[in-house]
Formats: sequence, C-alpha cells, structure tokens
Amino acid sequence: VEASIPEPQREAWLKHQVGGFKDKDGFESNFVRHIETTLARSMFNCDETAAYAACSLAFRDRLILEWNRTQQRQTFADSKRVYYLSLEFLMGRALDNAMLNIGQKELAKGGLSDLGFRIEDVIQQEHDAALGNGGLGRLAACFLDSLASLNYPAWGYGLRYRYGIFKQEIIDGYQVEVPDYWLDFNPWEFPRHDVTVDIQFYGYVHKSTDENGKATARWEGGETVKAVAYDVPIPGYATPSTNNLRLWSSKAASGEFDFQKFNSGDYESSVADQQRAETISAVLYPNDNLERGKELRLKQQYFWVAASLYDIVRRFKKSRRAWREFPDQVAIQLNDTHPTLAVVELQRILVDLEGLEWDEAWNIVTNTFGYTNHTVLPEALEKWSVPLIQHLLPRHLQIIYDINLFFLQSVERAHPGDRDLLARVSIIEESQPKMVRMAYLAIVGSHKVNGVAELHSDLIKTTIFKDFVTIFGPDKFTNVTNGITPRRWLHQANPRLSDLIASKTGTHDFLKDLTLLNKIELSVDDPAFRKEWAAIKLANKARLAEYIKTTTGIVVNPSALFDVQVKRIHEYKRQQMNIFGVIHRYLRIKAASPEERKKFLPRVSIFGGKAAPGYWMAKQIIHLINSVGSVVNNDKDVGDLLKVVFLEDYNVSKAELIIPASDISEHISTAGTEASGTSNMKFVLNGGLIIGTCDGANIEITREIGENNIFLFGNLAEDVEDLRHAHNYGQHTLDPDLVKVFEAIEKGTFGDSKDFAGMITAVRDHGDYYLVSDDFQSYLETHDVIDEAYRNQEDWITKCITSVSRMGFFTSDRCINEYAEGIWNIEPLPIETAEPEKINS
Ligand code: OAK
Repeated sequence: VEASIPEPQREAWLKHQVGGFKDKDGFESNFVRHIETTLARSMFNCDETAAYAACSLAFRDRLILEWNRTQQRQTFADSKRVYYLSLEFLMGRALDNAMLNIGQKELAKGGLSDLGFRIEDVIQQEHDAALGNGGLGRLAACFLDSLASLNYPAWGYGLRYRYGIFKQEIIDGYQVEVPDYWLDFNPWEFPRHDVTVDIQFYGYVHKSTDENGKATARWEGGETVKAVAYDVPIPGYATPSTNNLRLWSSKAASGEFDFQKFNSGDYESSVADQQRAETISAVLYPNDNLERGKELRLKQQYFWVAASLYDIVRRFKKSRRAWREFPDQVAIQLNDTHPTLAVVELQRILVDLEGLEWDEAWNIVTNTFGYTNHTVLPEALEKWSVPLIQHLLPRHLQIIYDINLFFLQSVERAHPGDRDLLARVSIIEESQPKMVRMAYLAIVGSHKVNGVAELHSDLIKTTIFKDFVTIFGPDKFTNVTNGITPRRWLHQANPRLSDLIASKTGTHDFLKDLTLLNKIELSVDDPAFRKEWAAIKLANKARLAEYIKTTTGIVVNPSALFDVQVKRIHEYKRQQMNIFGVIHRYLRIKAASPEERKKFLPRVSIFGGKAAPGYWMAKQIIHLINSVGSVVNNDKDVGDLLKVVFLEDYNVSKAELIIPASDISEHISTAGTEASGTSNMKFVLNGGLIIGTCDGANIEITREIGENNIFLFGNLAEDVEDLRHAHNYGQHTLDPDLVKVFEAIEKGTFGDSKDFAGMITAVRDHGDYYLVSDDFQSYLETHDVIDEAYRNQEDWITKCITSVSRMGFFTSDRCINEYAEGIWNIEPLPIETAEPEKINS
C-alpha cells in the first residue's frame, strides 16, 4: 500500500518538519527532554547510564532526520545502489562515532559538562555492538563508514544476533566464555515490525509443465520463519549522508506461539516452535577463519540471504524497470562465501517466481554479484554437505546442480577432454558425502573476484583458484587492498594525535583525504612538534598502564617499550612464537649478572584476543601466556625489565585504547597465511612501529613507509612449501634457542608442563606446520634490533612520524573508491545540507 501524503497536505508537513539541535543550548534541552520524558527520569535520578541514553537519543534524533533525507534522495534519484552482504559487522560503540561524524562532539562535551557529566564517562557506558569475530567483521564496519562518508548509496545487510561474540574472562589463566547479551538498551536500532519476510525451509519440490509446455518447479511445504528488519543508521563523516544497515531478526511465523497447541494443553511444544524460530538469529558463531558445517549456521545463512534478496528485489520492482536492468540498479558484494546462497536464491527468484529463461536470469545474476575472498586457509573454506542442503533447501540444491552442469559443459567446450580439470573445478566435490564448494559457486556466480592485499590476490590466482583463472581469464580476478577508517582509528581513538596533525596540515581535512598526511613529513624535524608527538604517545601509554593496573593488578612502567599483539588467537598468527620469544628473553635476563641486567631494555609484552571456544590449541596458547606472566611478573630478578600482560576480552573499544599506546606491534603470521591484516594499518597510523613477516598488507605497508621504518623478518611465502616438506622428511633441525625454551617449559618453570605439551609437540613432532622453528632465530634477532632502535628515541620518533605521514593509502575510502569503480560501477550521490528539500521534488 502506498502511504504517500497527498499534495495538498504536504505543506503542513513541511511547516512542521523537525530540525536537529544547532548549538549547546539546543543539545541540553534535547538531553533534558529525553531524560524527563523518554526515560521518565529527573535530575534527582540521573546516573551515567541515563546520561548515555539521553545523549544517544539526542544524537539519534539528529541522525534520523538525515537518514530519512538520504533515503528519500536515494529513492527519488533512482540510482544504482550497492548492497554489502556480511554475516558480521563489528561496529563497536556508536555514540562517540556519531558525535564525531556529525561534528558536534565538542558541543556535546560542553553541554554534558554543564549538566554535570564528563563526556568520557558517558561514552564508556555504551556496550560494544560486537556482531563479528575479527578482521572480516571489522572491515565491514569500516566499509560502512567510508560508504556513507563518500556519499555512496549503499546498504549493509546482516543478522541481528541476540548474542554477539562471547565475552572473554580469564580465570586462573584460562579463557572462560560468557554470553554477550547486548540488546538490553540499544538506542541505535529501529525495529521495523512492518518490514517482514516469510522464509521457507525444508519441504519438497513439485515439478510440472505449464500450459505452454515449459517445465516449472515449485518449492512447497516445509516450515516458515519470519524475518523482521531492524535498521541501524550509519552516519558519514562531515556529510549529511546517512546510510542504512539492515539486520534481520528471526521470529515464529505464526505470531507469538501456537494458541491451538497452547489451548489443548500442549504448552511446551507451542513455545518450542517459537524458540526454534528465534534460535536462528540467536547467536554469532564464534569462529574466526574456521568453518564447522553446522546445520544452524546454514539456516542462518539462508535466512539472512533470502530476507535480504526479497527486500532488494522488492525495491527494484517498485521502479518498474525491465529485469535485464537489474544489474544497472543493484550491485551485491559477498563478504566471503557466507552469503553465496544469494547467487542461487536470485536465480530461483528469477526463474521459478518471475518466469525468466535460465540464461537470461543467469546473466543478470552474474552481472550483479562480486565476491571477496578473505582467506586461503583450507579449514576456513566453506563446504556444505549435499544431503544437508537437500534436506534444508531442496530446490536450491537442484539449482546448484544445474549451475554446475552448465558451467562444466562450458569448461568442456573450451577444454575438450580434460577430465581432471572438470573434476578439479566442479562445484560438487565427489566425496563421501558429496560437498558443495561454496567458493567455487561464488566465483562462477560473480563477475569479479577479489583478494584483500596484493600478495593474497596473487596467491588465490596461483593456488586455490588457479584453474578458474584458466577458465575465466585473469581479468575476472582483481585485488583491492584493505583499508581502515581514519575517523574511528585516528580521530576517535587518538584525538590528541589527530589534533596535532591538524595543527600542521591546517585542518582536519586529512580525515577525508588521508593522503594529506604527507604534509607532516615537512615537520619531522620541528622540535616542538616532535616533543608534543612524544608526549602524546607517553600519555596514551600511561592511560593504558592505568587500565592494566586496574584490570590485572600488574604495574607497568609507561616508559618501557610496549610490545603489543592483539588479534584473534590462532596458530597461523603465531602468538605461540611471541610467547616463546618472551620466555627466551626471560631466560636471558635470569642468566645475566646484575651488571649485565642493566643493559636490558625494559619491555612490556601485551597480549589480547579471543580463542574460538572449540579451538583447544588456541586456548593452550592463552594459558601459557598467562602462566608465563604470573612467573615473570613476580620474579624479583626481573623487575621492570619484563612484564607480561594478557588483557581480557579484546574488542573494538579496547582496541581504541590499546592501539594508540603501542610502540611495537606484532604481525607475525607464517608468510602466505594472513590475507591482509588490518590492525597493522591501525598501529602504524597511530605512531607505532611494527614487527612483521612478509605477509598480507605488511608488504604494501613496507612499500609505502619504506624498509627503514618497519622490522621485517622470517621466511617468504614462496619458501613455505619446501620448508614444510623439510619438516615432514626429517630434514629440519630445531632452532637451538627454541629447544632451550621448550626445556624450560618442560622443566615446569611455568607450571605443569603437561598443560603445554600440545604446543611443543606441534612444533617438534608434528611437522611445525606454521614454521615457528624456521622463523624463530630471525624473530629473536629482529627483536634485538628493535631494542637498539628504541634506545635512540630521536631516530625512533623520526621513523614514527615518517611512517604516519605515508599511510594515506590505507584509508578504507581509497579501498571503497576502488570497489565502486572497478567492481560495483556506482557513483556518489551527495545530499545537500541546507534546509530539508521538498520530498516531492
Ligand atoms: C573469517 C571467517 C572466514 C573467512 C575469513 C575470515 C577473516 O576474518 N579473514 C580475515 O579478513 C580480514 C579482512 O579482509 C583480513 O585482514 C585477515 O587477514 C583475514 O584473516
């Protein structure tokens, strides 16, 4: 039903259009109104939680107006939109970001202070929106910020998990997972109870021929679950453009619960149906770079993909264009293979429901989708068992088989007689049971496939997707090196550094065009600038030291070198190598005479990150770090020379605290395993240096900032295969320093050595898949080089300033522009600021 207000009545609407607040006074009256009416509180009953709520609601009011205008403008302009489909959006906090992007944080700070609050305390009240695991989810969040900031018409589509990534507690050195119930009070989402989609599962396929003799398929029976839309406004920086993130929540299709069953006394099963439906969007799977093939996960994927596509198609149909114009209006990006069923679902909609011919539909489908690959790790490549898909989505399985058939026929035509090739590229793996290879389906169903850093994009072309390059030609494969939003990762996380930079570049314009950072290189020798630079780093370190003290009781010296590794715990990221290196350092300190000890550079080794709950080795690594910490931190011989800290529950808002306080951060994955990494970019942008392997974006960071400003070590990706081979054929001798570390662990220096046996055996007896032993010496030596470099504070600061000035390339704005031009073919659509435009224009 069209609900547009008729022309004659629109004048009244325009007259009463609400405006946001313009000054501090306006903010304060908005704030007080929300305290007193929306929240039913008063000045006698207003704690920081209430202040957070009122402040958020005040900013939300402002955001909604611009959000509405943006959406109206996009609808009327009828221009092409991009839809970013991601199972994860790791958004972090919204209030601080909204205030900064709108450009009214200072005003709010003043207003809150007038009313009796400190803005920092108010910001801290917000619970992180943690709907993601790690890199892939945070990248999606940075992309949303850039899309809005660059005025691109774009929507994100995801799932509204009731529980985000678990909260991590460390108890007796072990990780314990606690549910993250984050929806208690969330002012940033708008339930759209009128926007719902019925999603079907199970059932059977009814095939017949219609009156024209055409074969048709109908998917019937099964069960239905309702998808309800929740919208989250995404403000752009210094622009009124406000995009939409639509998250789907699952509900029982038949209202609350089954009254029939309820009335007949079958209370339990009436509620069970409801709960089963709600289970779909209940919880985020806590695996990073690992896929476990669970039925509920497949249900999540289809539920979200089907609801999103229904929504996109409905919007397209309103324009009454011909179907062939669909790809001119719609670009859909698949954030890894998790949304790949969208390819199949769109083909189903076009063929089964809209009656298009297969080829015409397939042409539309392949011109609509783009696929981003985020990993080459075999355990992360999605495969779904054919029987499972058959059971849950019978019609989709048929379509997958048809897609595969036509694809293999075309391969056969181009490469006649190459049966091995056909078997290698088949979307169906002929295993027991048969499996659907989702990455292959995504490649076949998309017009572009991209990796996320140069090395990674080269690797996918020469390894996992090699045959597809032969089949489709090299142009289908491209690289878009990842980026980060400088709004959150510089301006918000490190406001003093952002302001110092602005004092040299003249404005904060570098936040919109990060290449402008290069201007600060002219000031690299300016003593006042350097002094303030160092003072900011020290203050950030002191703030982190304070946090470490209150949360762990460990006292660290802010002038020690802060060595940080924060990211998901994974063997390929090699936190085990880091802690082995720490043990080595500890043994050296212990072996030194009191005189010699004075020569050591004081260090604080800081770790943070979650292990997937079922990842036993990762949990062992956390336990070892904590065990080493409790020995080292209490050893009188060591004192300030070495402290080991594990920070609990690493998340986006903790990253904002930790990253600006780092001197050296570790990006030390086995070469060829980390697709890009994005925290490497965040650390350098905040004036920290990095130690890293020649992997992922480290390589491009080196190209940009110069070899002298980064500490690279270790074997190269091209040598990994041979090195693994050497281990497997007994041709590798363990590194002697690593042997000493293992001896110390096995002697019980850090508690019961049985607890850490798995980590040692993996290296010593099971082929050292991640090549810790091969890289260990070079890793230790490089840390010695770092110690020496840090002693020369003047050179160190020069390196930091120079590096920051050359980081312009790594803004997610550059990255989004590359997607827009090379993959999506979309243009910015600026929204005029000024007065609200006439909605009928
Ligand atoms: C998560 C689940 C499945 C597959 C990949 C991931 C993932 O998070 N990959 C990470 O993506 C980031 C963004 O592109 C990269 O920077 C990381 O290197 C990569 O591990």
